[in-house]
Amino acid sequence: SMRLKSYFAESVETALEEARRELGPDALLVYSREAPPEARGRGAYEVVFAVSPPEKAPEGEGAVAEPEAAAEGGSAAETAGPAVAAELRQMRRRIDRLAAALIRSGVSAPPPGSLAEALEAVGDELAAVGLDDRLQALMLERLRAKAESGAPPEGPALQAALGAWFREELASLMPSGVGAGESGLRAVLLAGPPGAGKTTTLVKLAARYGVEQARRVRILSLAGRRVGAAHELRTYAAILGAACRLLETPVELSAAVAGAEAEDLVLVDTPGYGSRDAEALQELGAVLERETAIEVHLVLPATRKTADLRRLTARFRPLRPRRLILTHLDETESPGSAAAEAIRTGLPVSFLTAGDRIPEDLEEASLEGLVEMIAAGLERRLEELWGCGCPAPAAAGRAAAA
Ligand SMILES: Nc1nc2c(ncn2[C@@H]2O[C@H](COP(=O)(O)OP(=O)(O)OP(=O)(O)O)[C@@H](O)[C@H]2O)c(=O)[nH]1
Ligand SMILES: [Mg+2]
Repeated sequence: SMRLKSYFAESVETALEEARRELGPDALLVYSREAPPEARGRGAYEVVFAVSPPEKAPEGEGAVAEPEAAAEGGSAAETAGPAVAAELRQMRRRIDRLAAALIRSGVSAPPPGSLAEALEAVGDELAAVGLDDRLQALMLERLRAKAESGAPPEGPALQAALGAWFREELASLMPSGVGAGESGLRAVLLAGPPGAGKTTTLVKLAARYGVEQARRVRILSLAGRRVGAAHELRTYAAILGAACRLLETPVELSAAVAGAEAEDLVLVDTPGYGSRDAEALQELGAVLERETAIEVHLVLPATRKTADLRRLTARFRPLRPRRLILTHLDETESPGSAAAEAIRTGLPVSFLTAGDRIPEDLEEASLEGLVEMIAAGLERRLEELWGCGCPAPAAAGRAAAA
């Protein structure tokens, strides 16, 4: 579990430097603020960091303890021997944890509606969509830096400013190459877990990029082993006027792709690979390693939880996917985790689907759209913080007092 640690100094920068020196780069800035009156003696500013406790506490553990306390500990240890000294060290550690727990329980939470509270909301949201600690820390530091160079102090104006900055930073983290790609689609293999929407998306792609662009479409399917799957795909292919071939094994891919003309659109359907199909994935991966013309798009249902999405991208690593397709977007109110998967994996999102209509419910992904999928969640959190267009809590308090 994480614990919190405060640093006081005459400037935020000095406090940050000291904290970084002592805690290292893994520590997360939780918030910074002007020191409360009772702590002014220790410095004008306070920064609070979250750190994962080390396996074994290093010697510097008590470094932020009050100097008096340290001196007392020293003298007591001198008079009473090493056993007491060890006990004192352990007590100091416990006090640190207690203090952290108090801070967390809201005893010294940042004032409502403040920048510090808003940054906490940003941190919560980034954690919720599954961005790792390092990216969270990076985002928070960038937002704090922007805020400190002239942010509106609180309320809806701050909400708007933070929202805009958050979107800017997210956009800069998204891998480039979003959408169908400059060179257009040529040979695309759709892979993903069972029921993700691979076949439906393939048929949508065939209609949109084949029929509409008057290109010849060749559908290849490795998914024939599932009962009924071949029949379903053949029916669609017949309606679209596309050639459709069922392949028994991945090795047949090479010859089938080589047989296509340069301007053809080749679409490869695959069975839903589950957690027990590691071997089949390795086999297909080995073929794809040679067939570099085939671009693998990993189909991820946006309805899955962050942890499950991570497991899925790990499962399909043997196929070395180059793009992500996010499906079932019509079935979730929180698509942020799926969009953040692009940042986590470094793979650009090519397409989005939000329904089963062919081809209407297929959309080329855009940078703005993906950013919005993550930013909407933060917007909701800030709404909760500051209310919908109502005056900021601090302003309301002043009005009531007047
Ligand atoms: N609501 C919604 N349904 C979808 C979407 N995409 C696909 N579906 C539906 O989800 C179900 C599974 O879609 P398929 O295309 O068969 O999925 P698959 O990945 O090929 O499944 P397997 O081949 O069995 O692994 C079907 O009922 C589709 O109509 C989507 O974006 N939104
Ligand atoms: Mg299928």
